[in-house]
Amino acid sequence: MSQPLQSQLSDVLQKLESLLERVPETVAKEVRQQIREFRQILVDTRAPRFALVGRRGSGKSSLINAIFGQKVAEVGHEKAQTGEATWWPYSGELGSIDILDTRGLQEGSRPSEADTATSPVESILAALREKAPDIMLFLIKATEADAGIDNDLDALKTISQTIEQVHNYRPPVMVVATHCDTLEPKNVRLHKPEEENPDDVQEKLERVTVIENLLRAKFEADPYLKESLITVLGVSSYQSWKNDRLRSDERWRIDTLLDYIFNELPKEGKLAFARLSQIQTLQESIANRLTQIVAAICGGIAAVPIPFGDIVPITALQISLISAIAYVAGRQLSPETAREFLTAIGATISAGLVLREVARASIKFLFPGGGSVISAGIATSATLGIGKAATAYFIQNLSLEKARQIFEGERKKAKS
Ligand SMILES: Nc1nc2c(ncn2[C@@H]2O[C@H](COP(=O)(O)OP(=O)(O)O)[C@@H](O)[C@H]2O)c(=O)[nH]1
Ligand SMILES: [Mg+2]
Repeated sequence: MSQPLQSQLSDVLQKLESLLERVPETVAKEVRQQIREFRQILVDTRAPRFALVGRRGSGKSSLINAIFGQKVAEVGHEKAQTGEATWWPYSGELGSIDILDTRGLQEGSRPSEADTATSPVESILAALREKAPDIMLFLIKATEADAGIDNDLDALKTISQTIEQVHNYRPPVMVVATHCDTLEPKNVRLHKPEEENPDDVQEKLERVTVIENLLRAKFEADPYLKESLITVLGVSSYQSWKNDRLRSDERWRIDTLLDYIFNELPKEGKLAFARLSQIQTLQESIANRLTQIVAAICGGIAAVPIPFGDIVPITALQISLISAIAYVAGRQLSPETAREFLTAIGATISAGLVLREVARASIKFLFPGGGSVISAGIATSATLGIGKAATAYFIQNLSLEKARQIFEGERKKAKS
């Protein structure tokens, strides 16, 4: 995440936490819980980490490019792996992921370059001890799924057990059958089924299913691997590049794959992944979660009997919610621009709203119980409206007018 946004968020959260110290523990506890999740998603955000297991040519580099929709890895020409295998950051315009290519483990301890001290196997194990992957992706060509893959499964197990010993964490495994586009009938395009003969498409899909089932059976035959398995999915990662520009895009089911990965990622990795995947449903999922969290925090602060004290952090939180949602969508907003968005959807602290805030603060002061309930409801629904409007505008690319209506609708819902 960008440094300014991150430090802006840290500031807001710090202010909030000092406010909470003056609040009864019963209320504060709930809000602290929400703050913790907000932190995990936004402040502690980091690149997701994937360990790739798959033979040379299985399509590891292509899958990385398919995830980004951008050419970030060299495809096809790969030198024999010599020397150090390390965590490697792959960066696109919208973010990065850390990849550990574990191919050296499958290829055994073949002689490495004379002047390198560590063998590929040793350096892979060292990298795994340094950092645990969030997920392991096991790649195999669909056309090779029925060949012997026992060595590959052994390598996978060694990797998983190493991680488990060191990190006390067993990474989930996603099995990816690549090259599904090359199955018979060969020239039928899975990524453009509407332009193909339905019977041909059906036949090809059935072949994909057969391969998926075969791979699943191999995994499930081993109790250890069975427990780690997320799912088996046939895909095509094929994209053709000319001078790093996309010439043809034959990706198929990559969005499904990304969806599975997203669901398995820890909170710290989800935001970066949703952003760089450019998949709207994943971005919406993060935006909804953030909106719920910030609405709960704002409602929580408003419920607290501290006159005036709640006005500043609530606005600051709403502004950071807007910035965060825009960030997920691949944008960078200054706090000023985020504030302008508030104004544009009619949620700004206009003179009238300030008066109301002051009024309700006094109500709270006079009747702590009753006034608090009213203001908590207002704070929650306004924040929900702001989050939904920002999601509509930045992620779903709807108009500003539509965003304004969504905000209004949420407020009306709360009133009635
Ligand atoms: N048709 C097709 N070709 C693929 C697919 N994935 C990778 N390839 C091709 O397979 C070759 C090896 O891919 P690469 O990603 O370099 O494999 P790696 O050695 O595992 O990194 C390249 O020529 C890719 O273009 C796929 O899903 N479909
Ligand atoms: Mg490669």
